[in-house]
Amino acid sequence: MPTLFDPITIGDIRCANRIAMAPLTRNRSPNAVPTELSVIYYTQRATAGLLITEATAISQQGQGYADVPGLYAPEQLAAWRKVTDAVHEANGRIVTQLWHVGRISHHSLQPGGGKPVAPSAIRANSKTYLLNADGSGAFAATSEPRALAESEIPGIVEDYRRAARAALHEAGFDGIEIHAANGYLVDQFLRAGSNRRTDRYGGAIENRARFLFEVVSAVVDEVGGGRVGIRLSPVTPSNDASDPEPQPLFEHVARGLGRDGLAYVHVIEGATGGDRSFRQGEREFDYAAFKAAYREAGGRGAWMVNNSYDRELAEEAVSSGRADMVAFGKLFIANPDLVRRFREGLPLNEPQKATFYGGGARGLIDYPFAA
Ligand code: 8OZ
Repeated sequence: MPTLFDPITIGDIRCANRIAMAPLTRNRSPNAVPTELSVIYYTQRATAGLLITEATAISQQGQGYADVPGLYAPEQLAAWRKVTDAVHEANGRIVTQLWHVGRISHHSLQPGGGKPVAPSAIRANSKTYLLNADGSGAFAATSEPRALAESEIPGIVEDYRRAARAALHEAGFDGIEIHAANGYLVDQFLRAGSNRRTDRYGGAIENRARFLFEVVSAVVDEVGGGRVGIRLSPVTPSNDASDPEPQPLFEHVARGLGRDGLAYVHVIEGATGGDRSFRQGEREFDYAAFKAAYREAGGRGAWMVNNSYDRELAEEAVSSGRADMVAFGKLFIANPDLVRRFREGLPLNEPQKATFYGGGARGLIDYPFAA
């Protein structure tokens, strides 16, 4: 049976081990441009089998927070190129997470100060993160969104396609991960709580999943499925996401993805960053059935799991065949050499919450490596 430390090829990407760095928002990219600190931060962690960047906006409309990076302007792409060159120099593999926040935004971040866009005009009971005039960060309620006209949807799908192309061909990434989790735009279409549309994109499960499949098709068509992953969170309540019946919804999604030839499917189990046994609706979510639906439809991508894993649980997941890879978030913030610490059973640094979002080098690049 494989161990966490065995190499794995996911689609077209050869990974040195089965330990991934989860995407982690750090709010340290002024004007949406990564900095030299980002180069150091990711390069320090390049021994991960796969680095997944922090969520990165595909357009200004897709922006929802202060100082998160983008993939839609030349200076952003040039800055990411420095990150990917340095990671590759260190023998790492890195994909970027394509992000449109939908309604989880604030009008001050939107083009022309307009309303954020969403499947339906329902405000999320959630917060975003803005900058004060003095440069300090502050949480603020999300703004009232407007419902997208059906005619606007192809343009957003095109933004994903363009971002994927730029990510590979200009920024030098090994692949992309579609952010379809945590209550952002793709997830807003999926879940009944945020999607009350009566057109082809709302109502029945097949309709609510249409936007996701259009995004996947566009991106796969552009860069090839072997360089595409997707992140899903079937039951998370993050950002006011809700659906009374996640099981049939996500099995439908899994079956569709099984036909798309993806490199990997990345699943957040439970409530993001917290309770692994969290449920929506009455029944416990059956992750094995969800995965089986993907495999039965022909899906061969790596099955990546995430959420509050420690070394023991991760080893169990991989050695039992329940998962092919495990992504770690907070532990990778605090331990640049997490792979070595796991392999050698070394003690771990404690993540410091106060420096997760915003700020500079402290809490980003100064966690010590093991001696
Ligand atoms: C924490 C803070 C802001 C954004 C996600 C991109 O939950 C995020 C995020 C997390 O997927």
